[in-house]
Amino acid sequence: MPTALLREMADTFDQAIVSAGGRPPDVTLAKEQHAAYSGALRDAGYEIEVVPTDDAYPDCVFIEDTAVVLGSVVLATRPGARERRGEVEPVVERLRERLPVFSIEAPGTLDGGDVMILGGTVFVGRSRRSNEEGIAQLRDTADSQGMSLVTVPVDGVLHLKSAVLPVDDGTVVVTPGTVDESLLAGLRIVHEMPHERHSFSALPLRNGTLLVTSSAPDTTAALTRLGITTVPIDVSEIQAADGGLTCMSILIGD
Ligand code: CIR
Repeated sequence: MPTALLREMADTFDQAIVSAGGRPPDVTLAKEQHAAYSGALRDAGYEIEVVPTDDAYPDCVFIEDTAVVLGSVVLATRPGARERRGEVEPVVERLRERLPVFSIEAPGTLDGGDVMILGGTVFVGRSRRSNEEGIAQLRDTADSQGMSLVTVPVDGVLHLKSAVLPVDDGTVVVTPGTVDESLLAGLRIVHEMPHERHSFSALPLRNGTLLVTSSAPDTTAALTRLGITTVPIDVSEIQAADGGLTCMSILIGD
């Protein structure tokens, strides 16, 4: 059965890393929103598995950043934020029960939020968190799985998937001005509406629906007009900590 691996939110989530000008999230509301997210994944047909939290890692709910499932293997990351590196092992321990695990080695850094897999192509953001060495190691793993890799320099946002959101294998939503769109050649691009800048996030689910943030209704309406079925969810407190909808799960067997 397809599984969504989630990580319980830390009681210290209000100390999560927040970009300049941001506000700390409200932990109580964030936990409610995380529970709703888990429920939406369950409703879409995923079995939910939860890795216990660790209050020493305020950002650990953002489990996506710690490991990437690539074809039939897992790549354990080495997060660009030093203070997040201890989040990796408890997650990888779970994944090791299912799939062979390879690891990004120093001096490479890679955050799962920079990795977007569409069909047989891996798009990777070169960002403040993911460096050339990490990307080279990701390329080796992608090669081993018969997948191609496209590097996308990311500017002004945290991760690739802060600005380029997968809708389906051929469609993405892009925040204008954040990436060179010629690198996304062949994909149908929908632009995030200017008045909803940095509000849209999405996670394609196995039942064919698209989980979307309720904070970007006009961008969502553009997708609906293309025939995409969307399921809006309020994750304001997750967004306060620079997270989106992909970042709180690792989908396996999808
Ligand atoms: C961080 O700065 O690392 C966290 N506050 C946010 C990480 C979000 N991760 C993701 O979207 N994949």
